[in-house]
Amino acid sequence: MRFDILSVLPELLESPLNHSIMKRAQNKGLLEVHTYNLRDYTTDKHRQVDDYPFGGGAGMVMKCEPIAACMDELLAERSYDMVIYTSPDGVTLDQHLCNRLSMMDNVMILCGHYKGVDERIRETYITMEVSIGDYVLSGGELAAAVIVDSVGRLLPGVLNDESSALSDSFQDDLLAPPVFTRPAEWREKKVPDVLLSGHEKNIDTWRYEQSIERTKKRRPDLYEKYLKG
Ligand code: 6GU
Repeated sequence: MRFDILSVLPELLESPLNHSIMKRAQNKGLLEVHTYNLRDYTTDKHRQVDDYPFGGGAGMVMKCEPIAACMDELLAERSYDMVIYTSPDGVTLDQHLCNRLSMMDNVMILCGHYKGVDERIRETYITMEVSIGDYVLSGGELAAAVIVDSVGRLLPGVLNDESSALSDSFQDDLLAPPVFTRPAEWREKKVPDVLLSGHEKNIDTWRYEQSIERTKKRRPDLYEKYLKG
């Protein structure tokens, strides 16, 4: 899968996408991430990527031309399954959307900044607007990194244990059960006996029950979704 990310601050994308699992995914050739600095697509001598809003008001607006130049270049090279704009106005990213995106080949992401992007860019190029939650970030780069990470780890072969993405929290609308490692007793707190029993079926049942209990208690909204299937 290939992501092309357009940004005014591509530096912000580097660290989260070039370590650990995302790095391995790219080294294995399962994931490609290309970043583009919109300043490189400007034609004026000040390399301006933003301008004052028509009608006045605070904040700057991302200009059409550099974005269009970069997108046109990319669109001439390949077709994209999705052109995402990261914005607090978008649909909230959840595991279902991550699963859907993980089945795509080419996804473009435009990182929002300042007061946002000229509306005509949204109308012309954007096929989906995505938010990562109900709070405001200073820019869309962290949101783009969240999208690439949460989608990239789902690609077949990225995780060592193929089944491990399937047992994640949210994958079946349930939170993950508690986990423990050695020592079996720490500060007089004992690991539940069933986990030391070696009885696989009982362990599975215990984990499933814990998932349900935890979801009911912490996320009644998810629990309702789980019950409805
Ligand atoms: Cl995608 N962008 C910004 N600026 N803030 C956000 C967001 C995105 N998602 C949640 N907050």
